[in-house]
Amino acid sequence: MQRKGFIFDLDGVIVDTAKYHFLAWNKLAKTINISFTEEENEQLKGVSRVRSLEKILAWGNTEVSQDQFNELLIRKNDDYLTYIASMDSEEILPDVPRILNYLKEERQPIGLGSASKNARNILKKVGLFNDFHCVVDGTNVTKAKPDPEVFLMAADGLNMAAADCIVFEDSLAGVEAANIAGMVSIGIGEASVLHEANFVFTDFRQITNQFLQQLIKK
Ligand code: B16
Ligand code: MG
Repeated sequence: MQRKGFIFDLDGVIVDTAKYHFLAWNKLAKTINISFTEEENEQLKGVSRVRSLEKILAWGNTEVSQDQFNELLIRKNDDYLTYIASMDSEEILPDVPRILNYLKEERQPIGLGSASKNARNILKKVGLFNDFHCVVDGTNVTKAKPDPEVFLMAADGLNMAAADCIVFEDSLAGVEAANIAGMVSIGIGEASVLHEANFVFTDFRQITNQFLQQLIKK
């Protein structure tokens, strides 16, 4: 039987939590007098919590002490947790369940590779946690995307060689991480942003079972 490791990013691929991250960062930025646009939020996709705050402070030309920095991180996550508290399966992005079910029927290893420290919590909320054979998230990694660590750990957890893994990603940093890991990268989003991916689809509705079968047989 042919097998490939299918590794999914979480935010922007399985669920659209980017809008909740934006709300929480925006609220926080206002308290320190930094204005912050949706375009700037695009640059935070796939980026760790710490790195995101560093970027926002740089945009606002603002410096804070280490204690204040840590306190801001806690406040942002508290607000984010409030926004995601009522998330349920309704928030799974279109056709993600069909793709996961097809891969399960085909007995393919399925992994998660996310920068988020809230990934396990979110997967449980939307009822998908048990679909993943291996979950690697922000609590497991030491290096942020585009470093390939998160995807290499997921491949390891699935017992698959990196060259036999396929990554679904919505951020450029994530696509770069998959490419550096030597995996097949599939961008979910706009081709103009995700131009370095091996394939790009607007969303999972454009990905046919036949296409998945071709990936499995490669
Ligand atoms: P947390 P992904 C990333 O998740 C998000 O895209 C990014 O906006 C967020 O800052 C990061 O997780 C950290 O999230 O604050 O929950 O630890 O796209 O890698 O699944
Ligand atoms: Mg993402």
